[in-house]
Amino acid sequence: MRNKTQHTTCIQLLTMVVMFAVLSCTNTPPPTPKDLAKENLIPKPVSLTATGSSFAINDQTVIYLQGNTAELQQIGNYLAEKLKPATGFGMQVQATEEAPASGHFYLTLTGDKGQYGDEGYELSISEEQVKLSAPKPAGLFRGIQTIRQLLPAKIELGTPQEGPWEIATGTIRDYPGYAYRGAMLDVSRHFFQVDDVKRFIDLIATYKMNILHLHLADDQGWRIEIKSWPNLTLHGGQTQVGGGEGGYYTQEQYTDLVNYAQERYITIVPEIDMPGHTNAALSSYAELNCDGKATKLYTGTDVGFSTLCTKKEVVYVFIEDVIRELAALTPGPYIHVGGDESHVTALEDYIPFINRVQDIVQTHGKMMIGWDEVTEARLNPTSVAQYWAKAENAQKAVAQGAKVIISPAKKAYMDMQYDSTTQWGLHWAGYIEVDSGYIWNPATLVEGVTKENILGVEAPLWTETITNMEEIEYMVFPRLPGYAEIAWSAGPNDWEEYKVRLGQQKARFEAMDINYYPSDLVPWASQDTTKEVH
Ligand code: NGO
Repeated sequence: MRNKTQHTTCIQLLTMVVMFAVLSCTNTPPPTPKDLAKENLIPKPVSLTATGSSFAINDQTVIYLQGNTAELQQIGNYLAEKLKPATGFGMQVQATEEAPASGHFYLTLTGDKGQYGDEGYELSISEEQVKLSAPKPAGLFRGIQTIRQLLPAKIELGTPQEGPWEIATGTIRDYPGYAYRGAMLDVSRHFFQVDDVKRFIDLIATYKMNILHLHLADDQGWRIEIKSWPNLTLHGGQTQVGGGEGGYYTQEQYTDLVNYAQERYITIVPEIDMPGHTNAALSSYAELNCDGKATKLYTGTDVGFSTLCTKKEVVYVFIEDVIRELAALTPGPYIHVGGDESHVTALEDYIPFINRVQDIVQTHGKMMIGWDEVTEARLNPTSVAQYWAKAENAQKAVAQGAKVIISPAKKAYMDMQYDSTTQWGLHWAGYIEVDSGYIWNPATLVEGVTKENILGVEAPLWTETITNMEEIEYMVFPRLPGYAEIAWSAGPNDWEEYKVRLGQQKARFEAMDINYYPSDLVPWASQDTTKEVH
């Protein structure tokens, strides 16, 4: 008996020693208490509950995927690529049949859409696991943007940094208020290379935008190769505002951009502006002009002086060819046909022109978007008007049963200067300081145009005065996160609360090497604040 007791005590002691040895070997520090509710997310998620602790990424952390599709794999790889450089960890990506052991990411597709729709996600973080689930792959991708923002800002740096890499625990349920959340880049007034456009795509993806509208043709340059009308780019693409070199995307390069965007769940909306804003085309093909004479290339910044000859049949042959080739390059549902500021096209010519172009776009299986002037024509319910100038045009769209994209120049034009000292940009619609760009609600902006009539929100960047990526970034940041939030969160917004979250993005902007405008109105946080609970 005595022997047995001694034996048991011995075993107990041994177990304790072994446990102690195991614990000191793995040397796992206790999780840091953290408050998810204090994180500074943009866009603000729909709901969030904090549980006060943290999950830590370490060199053993794996990104597990429930399922083995190429698409899931690609999303897992995207997350790994975001985490690898700064952590220096291997971040393996692996398919699994069952829920993984402790210490890992777990990405799952739930199938059932429910409230989450195509882009919603649920992120549930415990000390043991970061579980991201969504009905659709796009939702997982959006959720990954949230994970990025829950990590220290230095996660965005390209070289290994000191940890710890902790994420506060709790649950986030999130989905967008508007289906269309975009930015526009004018590549006609100044041309931007493929790599710049890719960076632009990455930047807008960070804030959960899902549309890149490319303004591909205007008076100053035609930027997309059309094989049946080669002179459009060979001649019409060779200059830009100020007389610089210009350029254009070959169809191959354009497809590369479309794919790059698609991998980030961003749809490219290509725009060929017509019947006005067409000098580059009119200069490339004499027959598109009423007098049969090609115009000179144009490198100034006036608007409203050019028009396709709407009465000539060859013009519709031309448009048919352009739309056919563009539609074939476009997996997304929309083709934008401009339609703005056709000041030298008589209204009686403009209306049948737009009607006919709308039919051509539909024949090629796409939906037409046009600037708000197109509401003069007979819009089909699948067509969309982009409100930029005239509120009554937005109302006309609604009266015709068409949806509206909200891009008011006074609020959402990113080429408007912040104030009178801004080096680049214009101010014809006013100055748009960072607060003014944020303090408005698309659903109450125009009487009679309510949330149900609104497809979404887009912030355009016109580039008459913008010549390179640094200047693009300066005009876009820090306003773009605000537009992204207006479109995603779709609720009443509070500048006093938002400006604090925006100020906390400083370290992130800097880690991403973004050339932003350091507005005095924003309380910029000098460093990543520690979100530990004390
Ligand atoms: C207007 C005009 C563009 C200019 C822009 C400059 C629209 C829809 N048409 O917006 O051609 O580039 O203003 O802010």
